[in-house]
Amino acid sequence: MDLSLIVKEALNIQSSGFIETAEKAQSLLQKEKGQMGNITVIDRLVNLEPSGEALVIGDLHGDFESLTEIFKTSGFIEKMRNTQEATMIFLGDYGDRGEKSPETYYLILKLKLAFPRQIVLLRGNHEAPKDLLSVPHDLPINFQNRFGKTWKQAYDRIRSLHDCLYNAVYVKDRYLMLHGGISTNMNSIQDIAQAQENHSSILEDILWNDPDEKVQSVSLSPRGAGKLFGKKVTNEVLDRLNTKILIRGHEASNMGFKINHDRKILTLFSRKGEPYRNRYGAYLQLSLEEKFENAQQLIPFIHKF
Ligand SMILES: [Mn+2]
Repeated sequence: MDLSLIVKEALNIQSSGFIETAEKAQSLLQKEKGQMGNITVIDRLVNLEPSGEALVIGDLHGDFESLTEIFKTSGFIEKMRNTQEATMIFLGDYGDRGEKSPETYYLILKLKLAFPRQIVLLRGNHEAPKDLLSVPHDLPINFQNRFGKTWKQAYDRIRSLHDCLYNAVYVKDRYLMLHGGISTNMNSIQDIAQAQENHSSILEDILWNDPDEKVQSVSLSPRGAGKLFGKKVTNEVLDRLNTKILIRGHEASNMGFKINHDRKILTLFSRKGEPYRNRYGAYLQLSLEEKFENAQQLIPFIHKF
C-alpha cells in the first residue's frame, strides 16, 4: 500500500467509497477469531505475543494531520510491510470532536484491510454503545460536513462498525492496553474479554475510567460516566490480571503523555488542537520482547510531536 496515495484518497472520499471500505472492514472484524499471526482474538480481547515491535497510538479525535505525521516519522508502515512482527495498536477515540473524523476513519480502516493481522482497533467512549456514548456527540456533524446529503448512511455504517472494536489488548506479564481504565469488578482477563453493555458496567469502566492520585479506592467521575480509580485499585487489579503496566488513552495531557500510580500507568494522547489544550501529542513505539517493570522505563520509547 502506498501511504501518500491513500492519504489523497481519504481527503477526496465520497460517501459511497467510505461505506464500501467500512463494510469491508466490518466484515473482516466480524470474522476475526482465534490465532492470526501474533494476535489471538478471544471475544472482545486481543492477546498479543510478546514478540516483535508495537506502535501504540492514543486518542485522535479526527486529527488526520497528526495521524499521517505519526506514520511518516515512525516508518512503521514500512516495517509492517517487511515483517509480520510489527503490530499497530489504536487505543480508541478515532473521531468525534475533530473536523476530519471521516478521513481519519477511512485511513485507519484502509490500513486495517491492508494489514489485517497487524492492526488492532480498540474501542473508546466515543465509539461506545448508545447508552455509554460520550455527549455531546459531534460525529454526525463531522459526517454531514464531509458528505452532505448522503452523510447518514456513512454515519450509520461507522456506528455499526463500532460494535466490532475490541475492549483491550493483553500482553501477558507485560501490558494491558485499553481506552479508559480498570476497576475492582475485573476479576480476570475473561471479564474484560466478555464485557459488553449491561454486564456489571465493566464496559463502562474500560471505556470511561480515569486514574486519580488523590482517590484511595474508587470515586465518582466528573465526566458523568465511569469512575476515578486510585493506586490501590491499580496495584490489585494489575496483579490479579498478571500484568505490569496499564497503557491507556482518554485523557489529554500537556506533554502528550503522563504517568500515574507509582509508574504503573502510561496515558497516551495523540491529538493536537481544540478543544483539548495539550501542547504535544505522543505515541509509543517499542519492542514487545523487552520486559519493562514500570511506565517510567517506557519514556525513551515515547515520541512527542
Ligand atoms: Mn475518551
